[in-house]
Amino acid sequence: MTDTRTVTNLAGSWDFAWLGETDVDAVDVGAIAFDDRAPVPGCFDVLPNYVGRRGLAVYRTRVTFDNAALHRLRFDGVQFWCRVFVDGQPIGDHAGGFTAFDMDVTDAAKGERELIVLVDNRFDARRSAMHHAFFDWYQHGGIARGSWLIALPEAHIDRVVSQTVALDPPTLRVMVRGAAEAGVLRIAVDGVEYVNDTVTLGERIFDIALPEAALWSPHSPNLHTLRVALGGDGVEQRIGLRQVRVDGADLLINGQAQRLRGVCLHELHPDHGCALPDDVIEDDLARIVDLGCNFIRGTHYPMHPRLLDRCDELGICVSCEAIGWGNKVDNLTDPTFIAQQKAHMTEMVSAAAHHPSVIMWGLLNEAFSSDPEARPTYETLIAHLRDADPTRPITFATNQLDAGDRCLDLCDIVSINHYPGWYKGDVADIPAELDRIIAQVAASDAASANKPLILSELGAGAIPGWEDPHNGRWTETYQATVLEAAIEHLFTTRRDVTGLAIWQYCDVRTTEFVETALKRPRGFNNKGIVDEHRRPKLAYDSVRHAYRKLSE
Ligand code: ADA
Repeated sequence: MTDTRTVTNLAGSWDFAWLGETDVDAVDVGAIAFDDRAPVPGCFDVLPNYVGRRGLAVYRTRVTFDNAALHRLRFDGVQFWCRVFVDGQPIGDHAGGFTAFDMDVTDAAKGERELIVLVDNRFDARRSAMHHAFFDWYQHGGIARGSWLIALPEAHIDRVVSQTVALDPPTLRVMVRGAAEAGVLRIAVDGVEYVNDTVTLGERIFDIALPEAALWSPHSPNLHTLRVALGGDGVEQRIGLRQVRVDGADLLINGQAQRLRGVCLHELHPDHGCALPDDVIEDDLARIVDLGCNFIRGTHYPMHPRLLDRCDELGICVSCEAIGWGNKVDNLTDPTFIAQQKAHMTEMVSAAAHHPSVIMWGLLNEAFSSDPEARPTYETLIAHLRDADPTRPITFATNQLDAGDRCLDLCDIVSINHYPGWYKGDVADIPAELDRIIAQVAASDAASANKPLILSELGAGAIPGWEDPHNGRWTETYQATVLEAAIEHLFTTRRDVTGLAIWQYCDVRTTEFVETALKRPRGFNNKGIVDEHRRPKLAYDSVRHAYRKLSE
């Protein structure tokens, strides 16, 4: 998003101090000795002095406040808890990584001011109830995404939401929330003005018919520019006109049934942690396109805004997922966890809703959806997500079918994580095992038998470079064979599944939590079809061949 407001990019080299085990509430920000520097955006725990450390880190920079009525700080993602200070005064706390949040500085002081951010990457059920040590990926700490200072006039726009509400003619619904008693509101699409009114605000909704506008689809990813101006404030969003709907077992984009050929993607790299530079994002997407994919399942948290921008342009569909991994009932029923998830989902939707590539929302990967006590939380969080965005289908990836999933009726798309040929049986068993697990959906809840179904994870581990005459588990050959057999069965033999997201695009460092780490040779989840430095394994060619053939 670009605006006509004064927006200062705060990226750069910030002062840095390591406070380690210090209790956040005991910190005297005036007494910190900043003896190092750290890049923003970046993860501090990949820097040589702090690699692999958990604790409290402090970042400091100086920013210039001008004569604007209001200054707003925006962070696109801080891992995974932070407290922000301006000139020594606390202005807010934020829990949970991977989503954008704003903090307003309401005092009137101008000139150069000191901005300090305490960043905590410790596992702490009270502060960071969504992040747990047992998750199967390394959870880095830092101001990992963009940070900005936005100068706003008295009358300004707080929020713009756009949705496609009809296709014939293409009709855009624009919701504007403004902070002003009254003002002149103007709305333009591709430079043509459709609204120019003196309005009273709060929240206003406009339906704009755009008969000439080209629709967005994976084959024709047409994009448009929406501009909303209120008095002297203006916001620009790039949008796509398209509708996503579920009709029985079909997932439709603009009425066309989709078959999703995908990979699960972690935003992780040994050199950058979760703060991927643009060139790594670009490189990953180039490979994903080369593989013949039209789908990314963002695992297991909302993806970087830059990645979503590029998916909009490339016509790659994305499942945008809230943070979650194997959450058990004690966590699922914890009021702090529920409150943090709700806030996180609101932020996820507000940051990603204008991306046409985001075609579904996901939540609670492999949580204990078979436990009756978990159901109320699924109901609450799915209702919250639906309320935040009624236009996209909702899914959660389950591995609880054999245990009797009790929540499938709540979702619009059934997503199954299953590993035939890896955790269960051998390559020869894959077709029958896939048939069996898919049949479980109907057995667990008849209504779900007629919903779109995605194999949201399936894969096999391969240690990069490992070959062996037995061609057994952990060899690159075995991994390639598993993926070939699964793709063949799902897309050629059965043809009734909506999609597959191979687990996973690249190898990723796993957690330091011993129980998980012991199951992960090298300390990595090795199921990538490229390794952690993106060097292709044998499976890359197998998947490329199979996916490309399907896309013809
Ligand atoms: C789960 C989980 C993934 C990964 C995978 C595996 O399905 O959702 O994050 O841990 O298992 O490799 O076993």
